[in-house]
Amino acid sequence: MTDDDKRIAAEAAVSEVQPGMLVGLGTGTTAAFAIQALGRRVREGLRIEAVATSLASERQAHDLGIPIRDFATVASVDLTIDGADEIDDDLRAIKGAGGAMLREKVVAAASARMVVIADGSKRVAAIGGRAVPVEIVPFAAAFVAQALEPLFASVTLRAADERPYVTDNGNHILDCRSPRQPLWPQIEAAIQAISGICGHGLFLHQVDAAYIADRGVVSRLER
Ligand code: DER
Repeated sequence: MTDDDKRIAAEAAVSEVQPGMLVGLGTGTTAAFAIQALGRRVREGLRIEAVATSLASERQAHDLGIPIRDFATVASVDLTIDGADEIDDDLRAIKGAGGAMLREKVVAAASARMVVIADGSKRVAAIGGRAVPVEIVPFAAAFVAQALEPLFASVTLRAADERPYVTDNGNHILDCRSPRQPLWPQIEAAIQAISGICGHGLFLHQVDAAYIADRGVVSRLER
């Protein structure tokens, strides 16, 4: 059962949390299990603070009594626990199906340790089966979509209720599929060179470890 695997992967990662830590809270259904587990530990007396990678995760943490800091006032985080859409055995990941990858990447960059939690369906031999989400300023939508075409065969504006999906940052997302070349570092560099892009879901070197649960068995991968 995937939810059971998400939960045990999340609980394995939350066991790394120590008193006094500032913890980065990821976004998505797997991260929600980690926030639940952290909330239980806080209610049992664990003294930590947290920063959230989305308004949804912030609301969940607040409702569970987890002390939240405004990330805008924070320069470094001890441990971030977050999900992924895909992750390979070299700990390269694609994130952003939940639309939070801009804040997730900033919090990951500020973290001494970034741990991915996932059920077995996310583990792949090589990333690229899922879309690479690219966050754009709405002003640049057509320009960026055209600039991405040499990199991906399919570039689609993410929609919600027949309108463009809007991120917590007020931006839009282009979901990019079928890369036209196999070298992710080159693709990442080309994406980052396009004006109007403010984030993307390629996490090629941010992940330090991963807890992946498959049919009740948790594997830990370390960089
Ligand atoms: O949007 C994100 O980056 C999420 O972390 C996503 O990659 C994982 O979401 P899930 O745990 O709901 O599959």
